Amino acid sequence: MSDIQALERQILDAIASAADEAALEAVRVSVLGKKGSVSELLKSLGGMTPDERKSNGPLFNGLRDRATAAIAARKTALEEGALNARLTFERVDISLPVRPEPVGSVHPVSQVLDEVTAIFADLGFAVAEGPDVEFDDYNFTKLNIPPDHPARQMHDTFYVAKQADGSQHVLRTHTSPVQVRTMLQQKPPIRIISPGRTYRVDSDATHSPMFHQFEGLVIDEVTHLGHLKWTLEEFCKAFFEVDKVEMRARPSFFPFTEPSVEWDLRCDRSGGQIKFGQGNDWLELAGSGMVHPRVLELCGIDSKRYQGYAFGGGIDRLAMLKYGIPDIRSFFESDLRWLRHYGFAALDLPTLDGGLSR
Ligand code: 2NM
Repeated sequence: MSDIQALERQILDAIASAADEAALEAVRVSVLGKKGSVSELLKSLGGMTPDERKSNGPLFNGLRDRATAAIAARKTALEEGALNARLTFERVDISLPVRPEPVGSVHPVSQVLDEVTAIFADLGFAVAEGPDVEFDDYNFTKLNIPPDHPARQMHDTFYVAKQADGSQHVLRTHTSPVQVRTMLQQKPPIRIISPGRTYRVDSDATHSPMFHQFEGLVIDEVTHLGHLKWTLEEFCKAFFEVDKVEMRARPSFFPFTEPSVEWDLRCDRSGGQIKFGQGNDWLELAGSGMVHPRVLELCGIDSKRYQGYAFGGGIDRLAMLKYGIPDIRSFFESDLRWLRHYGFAALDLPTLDGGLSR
């Protein structure tokens, strides 16, 4: 056996017995690295006569090619072996429960948002959503609040820098632009609620610059304030989890409704806790009204044929009332102790039959 054949045997044995990828890499370096045995052979061709080179060149190059191929094959085999070993030993039982300890909780705002949605869904309302950054046109003009109308000052608006085309965007000051979008896109009958974030320049214990509203809109051929009152009563009974409520109407003004009505709810604050359906106190509940015919027309709805009612209230306010949270600012401080105290169990979604707030 020639020296070259012996070297090849030795190299192939070393490759075959490399037990893992690190050992194989060490063999590769000792054979094909800068100072490797085969590299040295190839280098030695430079000092040979042309005849020697002619006979040895193919031998050395063949050895290099076979060593390279053997290393590649061994590498693939080792990788497959390693993968199969992992597949055998690393097993995950996907039927096991997720971590048993409680890891998070549902924020009271999310809880109330889900409760409000569940109640109105049960009354046949669909949920509609829209962007937080709105066209000035949808937030104001189409709601019968034209530019320079004094009613714009009722809302302390966050204005967004004017667009290149001169159009104006705002952070929506109410979710009414969602109703506008719905009226522009759908034909009556319409029955929607639009819960979501709203923004006004205002901040104290009962006002946050970002807060949450729910608004409802019903449009059909025959709708009236009686329907509105019944709807809000049903909502209150379900939300406050009492059998009876009493509501009081006060005349009000909104540019987008005529007439406009604000509703108070009879309550009792004499104990430490607030109770509904009894007592001699009144709690401001919601604003509402019959949608102004001009709003219907601006949103493409025939005000001769259709009329509608709308209402709106604060989600954060409802959460504070129902769960006894004194300061709205605490909602948005992300204090883990507060969240653990006021939070709700995850995955325990409120439903009317399963219980809203258990
Ligand atoms: C309120 C009070 C009264 C309202 C009106 C409309 C629309 F788009 F139909 F004109 N959406 N929401 C409305 C009416 C909202 O919140 C206090």
